[in-house]
Amino acid sequence: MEDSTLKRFGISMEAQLLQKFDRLINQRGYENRSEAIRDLVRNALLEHSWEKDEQIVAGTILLFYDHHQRNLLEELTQAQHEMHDNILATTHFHLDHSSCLELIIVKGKAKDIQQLSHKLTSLKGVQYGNFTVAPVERI
Ligand code: NI
Repeated sequence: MEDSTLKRFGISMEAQLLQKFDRLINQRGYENRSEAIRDLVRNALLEHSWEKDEQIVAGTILLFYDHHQRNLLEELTQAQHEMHDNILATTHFHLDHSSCLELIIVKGKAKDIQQLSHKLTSLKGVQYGNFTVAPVERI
């Protein structure tokens, strides 16, 4: 059975980082730091638990990148072809002379989608990556 007793522990962080964190939790309407940290921990655990998960999920992988980065386009294309069963659609937007935004709609086992997302967002030249999925019914 899960132990739901509240435990206290201390956290150290740079003053500047804490200041930014306080601004963020204020904007998001959290009552206090503990509440915000609990949510962060829950999200991290949820994401981690998906790494071995057979649950079918669907959602998006969002990538911002510089298309001038050497080999990046080839690597992105190859990684997506390797997982073509999990990719429902890819939409590419040319934001300006060098920046691209790519939105990939995915569906499949959570562990596979997670792996694909890690692979794509860690490619050199990808400046920002975001991964959002939700469970769908088992097939
Ligand atoms: Ni582009």
